[in-house]
Order: sequence, then C-alpha cells, then structure tokens
Amino acid sequence: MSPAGSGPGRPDIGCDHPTFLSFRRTPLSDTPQGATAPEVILYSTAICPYCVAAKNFLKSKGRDWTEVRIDLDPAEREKMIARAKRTSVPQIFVGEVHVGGYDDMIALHRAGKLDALLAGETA
Ligand SMILES: N[C@@H](CCC(=O)N[C@@H](CS)C(=O)NCC(=O)O)C(=O)O
Repeated sequence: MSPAGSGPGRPDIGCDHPTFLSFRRTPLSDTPQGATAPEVILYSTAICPYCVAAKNFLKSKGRDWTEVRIDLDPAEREKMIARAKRTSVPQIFVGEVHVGGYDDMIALHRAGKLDALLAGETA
C-alpha cells in the first residue's frame, strides 16, 4: 500500500512527507494569550499540506496566528525568503524567532521548548 501523500491519483505538490497529521493532538495548553504572547506568523500557500498540518497543530495548542499567503503576494514571498533564507512553506515565526517549517516546529515541541517560546519566555 502506498503511503498517504504519494502514489497514483495524487498531484505532485512538492511535499514528500506522508504523515501530515500524524502528531498526537495535545489538549489546549494554558499558554497565555495576550499582550506578552508574541505573534505567530505563518507564511503559506494555498496548496500545502505541511501548512495545514502546522495550522492544525497551532489550533490544537489553542494558539492563533497571522497567515501570510505568499502565493498571493510576491512581495511577501521575497520578504519570507529574506527572513527565513528558505523557499519552502510553511515558514513560521514566533515574534522575531524563526522556528522554521512544520517539522521544525514539531521538533521544538518534542524537545519541550515550544510552549515557552509561544509564551514569550526567554531562555
Ligand atoms: N520539512 C518541511 C517541508 C515543507 C514542504 O515540503 N513544503 C512544500 C509545500 S507543502 C514546499 O514548499 N515545496 C516547495 C519548495 O520546497 O520550495 C516542513 O516540515 O515544513
């Protein structure tokens, strides 16, 4: 059986990861929302399973985000590349901190470091 996300009948959209939604949903965290919580910026495009997975994950944590659609705005795409030094989406920033893509955000979560970052706590 071919993995989800690949194989006949699926368009090639430049994504190679088969398990976009494989993370365990965590309960809503008590990450503070408000003046001290830094803004989450998520650069995305319309057809991007990793972007969907990243947004689902943030939703599962009770966090909102500002989405910047780089497929609709070439100037924002240039800005994203300048900030992230990457062309793939999503690119996620928490305040001025570049988290990276979906995998990077999950790695940070698994390392137990994401909540503090989302809460605006400095290391
Ligand atoms: N490991 C990256 C993969 C991101 C990825 O492959 N994104 C696709 C869209 S879903 C993409 O931007 N492909 C075009 C490119 O790499 O420039 C992540 O977890 O964010």
